[in-house]
Amino acid sequence: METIFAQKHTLHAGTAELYDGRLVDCFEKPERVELILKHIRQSGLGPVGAPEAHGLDPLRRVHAVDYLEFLETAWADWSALRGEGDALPTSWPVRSFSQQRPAAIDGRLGFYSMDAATPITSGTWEAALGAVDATLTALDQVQAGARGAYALVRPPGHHASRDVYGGYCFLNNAAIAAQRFVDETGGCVAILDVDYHHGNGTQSIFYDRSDVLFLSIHGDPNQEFPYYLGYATEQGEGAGEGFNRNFPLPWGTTPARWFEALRAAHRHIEAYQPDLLIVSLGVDTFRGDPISHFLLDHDDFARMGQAIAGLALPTLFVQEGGYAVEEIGVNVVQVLGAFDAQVS
Ligand code: SS9
Ligand code: ZN
Repeated sequence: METIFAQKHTLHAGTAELYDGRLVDCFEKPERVELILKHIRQSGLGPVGAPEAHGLDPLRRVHAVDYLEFLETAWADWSALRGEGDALPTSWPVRSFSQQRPAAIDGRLGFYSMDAATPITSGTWEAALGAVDATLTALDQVQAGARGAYALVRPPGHHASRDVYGGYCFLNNAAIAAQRFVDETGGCVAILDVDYHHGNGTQSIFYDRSDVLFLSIHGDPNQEFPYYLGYATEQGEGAGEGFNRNFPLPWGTTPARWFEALRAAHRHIEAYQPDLLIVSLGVDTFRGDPISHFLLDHDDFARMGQAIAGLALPTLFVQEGGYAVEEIGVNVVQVLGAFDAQVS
């Protein structure tokens, strides 16, 4: 299948994140996608194409206007006061606080964010726009009849909700693609999120809707980031009741247990009969991932690709997490190569 890759991702390169009580090098770094790209080229998965500009309208269908304006201007406001260091929030409007947006940039950083692991830098906005354009260009290919397409993007998107960034995510690439598909075709979409972390942003964006089914297999939020969403009891609300499915799993989850959850998700997708499948493809379920605690091995990623192909749906893969930098290329190509082998 074709990969769409936005070279502009290099504009987003944070220096440090707050992790386990220390400032450490960002796990979400440019080498991630450069190494995936290198492995795609070596393995002959298919051509690599560039994104086409899709403008801001598709973003506005998913994200709040004030949030987009904040993201676009945050770096200028921050750097005017603080100089060159990355913009990181240190306080948040939690319970008992007013939910009004303060004027100060530090206050707005906390207002629009969920963690201190997601720096905003001079090129964050441009890079995030590039990721959306790449995702929508890959979507165009699927809409034009390709059985599958892959958006090789960073920053990732699945933790970003309508107006909150965090978990290394700013614009929800997969959600923007799903919304675009619904708007253009009137069809419905299943989003299967196989990243190690719960896709809280995607869930919340579509939580009250039946035209997008969201399913996520992830570390149990009782134990794992993002902690405050991703429980099995969250099944949607209003018109969306029954159209959200979470499969939280404990640290140490084995491939056998993980694939049980995938089979359960598979049954829900089959019953739903979507017109398009979007896979939020995080490969941080790998047993060697430095921040995660599942035990999937290289060959399990091929099984994953095969199982996804078995759904027999037009499929858009969107890159999310995966932090074992030397090995994510191998794992991604295992998924995509096995998908291709199965459908051709
Ligand atoms: C848990 C730290 C989690 C954020 C992880 C975001 C992953 C995005 N101790 N930090 S796929
Ligand atoms: Zn993740």
